[in-house]
Amino acid sequence: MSNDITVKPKTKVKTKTQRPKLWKVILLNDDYTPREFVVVVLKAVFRMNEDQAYNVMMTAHQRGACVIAVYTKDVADTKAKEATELGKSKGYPLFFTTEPEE
Ligand code: TYC
Repeated sequence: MSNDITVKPKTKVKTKTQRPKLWKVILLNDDYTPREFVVVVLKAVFRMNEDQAYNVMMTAHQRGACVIAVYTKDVADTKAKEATELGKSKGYPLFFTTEPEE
């Protein structure tokens, strides 16, 4: 038939690529973990060089906490856990936490 009606869909599917929210890994100061050990952990887990690791450790030591880096949530959580576990394995209360970026 020539008078067939064509119905066009009204909804269009738009694909939006959203950037994943980033999470901060934060190093907390404590009174017992040796400074050199904190530096070793920062170098091993967060791939920092000696100077970067020392500066981050001293910032946490003096101010109580220091943001180390930002990652996707999975990576941030894994690294924070791994670094905290390294301290725990030596009996230190060294602690890394994560929080979302604004
Ligand atoms: N405050 C610790 C000390 O004097 C060293 C230290 C620094 C521990 C930073 C944790 O996140 C930290 N031995």
